[in-house]
Amino acid sequence: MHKIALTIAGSDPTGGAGLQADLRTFQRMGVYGLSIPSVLTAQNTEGVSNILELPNDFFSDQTGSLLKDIRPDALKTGMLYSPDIVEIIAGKIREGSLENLVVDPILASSTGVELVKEGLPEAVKKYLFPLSKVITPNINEASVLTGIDIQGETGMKDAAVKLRDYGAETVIVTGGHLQGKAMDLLFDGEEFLTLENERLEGEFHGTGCVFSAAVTACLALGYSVKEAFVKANDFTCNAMKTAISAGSGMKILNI
Ligand code: PXL
Repeated sequence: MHKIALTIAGSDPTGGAGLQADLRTFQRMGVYGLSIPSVLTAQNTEGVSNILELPNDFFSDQTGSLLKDIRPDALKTGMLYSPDIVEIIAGKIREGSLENLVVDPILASSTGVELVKEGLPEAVKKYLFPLSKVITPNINEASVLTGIDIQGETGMKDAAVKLRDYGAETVIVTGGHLQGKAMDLLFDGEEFLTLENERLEGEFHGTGCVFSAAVTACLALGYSVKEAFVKANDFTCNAMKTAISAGSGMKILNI
């Protein structure tokens, strides 16, 4: 029996991030992928130039229609952009009592372009974190969501504790953007687990998307969150080591 994972994320025509990267990650991890676009982006490897929202009722139909028919073993959310969509997703997850939700609270692109409308961070905190198994903010996102200025491991730990208080079962703060060593930190309410990786040269596009998609695939396959953390870290690092320079900007992970 195939395991099934769903991504609800923005479309990235480069395939380096967003929905397309999630689907490729699911496939590589042996999980059948479902996908619902939240928004469309116009972008290339140099950055995002435009964002198009779908009408709320159409977004709701896409989600309702799919979930009426197929029950995913795990699901993730990526770029959601609008607080309206956040509420719709939360409603559908509650309606279907869906489990194994991974929330990647995307706030900005790798190039720093804001990928949120007003009220998005608050909505994600209020409606999605309490339904989630894992949330995977990077350092910048964890800083914005908690108001903690994260400079290193202590800040990451403080932010993880605070983020868990918002209702997430497990928090993984990805530290690829830290100065010095690249360290990811997991907090499940009982203990901290850290994974350190060598810093790789270059600018990469979509690392957070690939990591959270790999965590989602692992949960669909029945791994524990800690096992998923280690496997997803490994998968992402390997894909970074052989990254592809498809365009003139950031490198795309080799999934
Ligand atoms: O890497 C964050 C991200 C997620 N999802 C979409 C994106 C980006 C960054 O550009 O475009 C659709």
